[in-house]
Amino acid sequence: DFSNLFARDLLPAKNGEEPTMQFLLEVVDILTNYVKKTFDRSTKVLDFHHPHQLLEGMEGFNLELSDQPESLEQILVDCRDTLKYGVRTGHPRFFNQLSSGLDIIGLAGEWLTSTANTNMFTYEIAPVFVLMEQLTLKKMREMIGWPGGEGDGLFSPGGAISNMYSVMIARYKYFPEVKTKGMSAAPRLVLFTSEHVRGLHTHVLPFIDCRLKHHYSIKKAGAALGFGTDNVILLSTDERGRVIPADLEAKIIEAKQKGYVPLFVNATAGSTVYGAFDPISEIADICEKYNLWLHVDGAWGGGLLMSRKHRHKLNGIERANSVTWNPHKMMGAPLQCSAILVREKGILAGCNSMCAGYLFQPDKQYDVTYDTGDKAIQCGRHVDIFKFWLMWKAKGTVGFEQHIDKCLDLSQYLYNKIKNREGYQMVFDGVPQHTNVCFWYNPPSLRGMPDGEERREKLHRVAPKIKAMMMESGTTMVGYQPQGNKVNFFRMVISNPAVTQSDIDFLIDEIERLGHD
Ligand code: ABU
Repeated sequence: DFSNLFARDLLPAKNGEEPTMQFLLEVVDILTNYVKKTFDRSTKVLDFHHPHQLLEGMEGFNLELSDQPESLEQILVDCRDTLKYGVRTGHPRFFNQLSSGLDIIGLAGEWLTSTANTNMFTYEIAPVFVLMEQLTLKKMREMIGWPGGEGDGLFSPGGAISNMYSVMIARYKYFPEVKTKGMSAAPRLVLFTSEHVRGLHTHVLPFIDCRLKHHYSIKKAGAALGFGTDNVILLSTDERGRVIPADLEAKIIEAKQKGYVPLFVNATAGSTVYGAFDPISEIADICEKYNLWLHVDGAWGGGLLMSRKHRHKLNGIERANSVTWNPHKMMGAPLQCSAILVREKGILAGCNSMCAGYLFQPDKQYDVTYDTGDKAIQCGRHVDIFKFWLMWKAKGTVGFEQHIDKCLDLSQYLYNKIKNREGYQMVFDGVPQHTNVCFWYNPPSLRGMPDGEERREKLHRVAPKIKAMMMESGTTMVGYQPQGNKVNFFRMVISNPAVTQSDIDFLIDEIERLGHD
């Protein structure tokens, strides 16, 4: 009975050991029940409530903070309710995000990490984690193909930040004085990245909201680092969403003619919506010709480096100067786990170090090159490495390979199932390069309707409507979005090892059940 116990009764309180153990065992019971239910297909993916409903309070679950302490009984209720009203992202029928699944080893790693509660900035306070990070990053660099796995890197708080690191170090490489003097020390620099939304004509599709996001991380980096979003030049893509190298070269030449200085090219390995892989080798040829920094954003597609069958999609990545690779996406590591990998050793420190004397004293008793924190732009840095290192230990590289091959096989199963099925239309032709399968579902009433604005308006409303019904019934979740001049379509992605063909069949049945007018 925890109703008369409070946080103040737990360790370090005198005689706090027994209630602490009992309390933690209760918490573990809540968590392990949640884990079991996550894999139980008769459990809902979510129990949806609108924000105002949760804010108003649900049967004993009140989000408001109070001045007085709540009993541990209530704290346990709060833990249960937090999970109850959340989304089971590890459920085999959750397909909404690039990161999904509930890896048991990764989860154990995350629990251990929180228990250790340390900070990655110095070897002094995180000796084992710092070494794990170094060894894992080296292994990842070997998989990229950099000789001897040499180079540098860090785990960062997500792919957008990893991409931002790449822009920062590219600028430091070519214009190091910006670190001290600011952007006035550099000419007008321009960055290049893919952009699908360029083709959007709002007069053609007035009903589409223009706040489309694609490859927004490079634009964000442009804004945050003082380049300006106008200096992020968007590259045309082919019908499969891959950058057209000739367009890159033309835009480099155009920028130079205007007196701008091309600095950086982002090639995407696994785009967010189409799962497209840009032709890295051809882009690398152009970067070499014009002496530009080549970054590969493999946040989503980097995991395919683990697969002998699929790694060819990243051919040329070994020529990149930097790579983003998020194990929390295709490799199923619990959030967050994103690496920025750099070919040139020392450049991260050169770019970011401030030599804070209170953390990075040069006269410590150990080799202070292991104090990696000064390479980061943040000071406090979460231990993201342990869960991933533990997963790699537990599965081996072959385990990741099997996981990735399985997910790609499942997406091909989905593609084969719907490509000629009545009511479905693929957004682009051909087998998807990644697990992204993009499609429209036409309810029966739209099937005989001639193409035109009225039909497109109606089709635009189909995916959001079906998705809303899915969420309200809690049976499954899948993403949708418009792209360029294409009205809302479903984007199905698979990264969860718990998914089977029966879950794909379920999704299709559910779309047809809910989409039947
Ligand atoms: N970092 C982009 C993630 C988007 C998604 O999960 O759909």
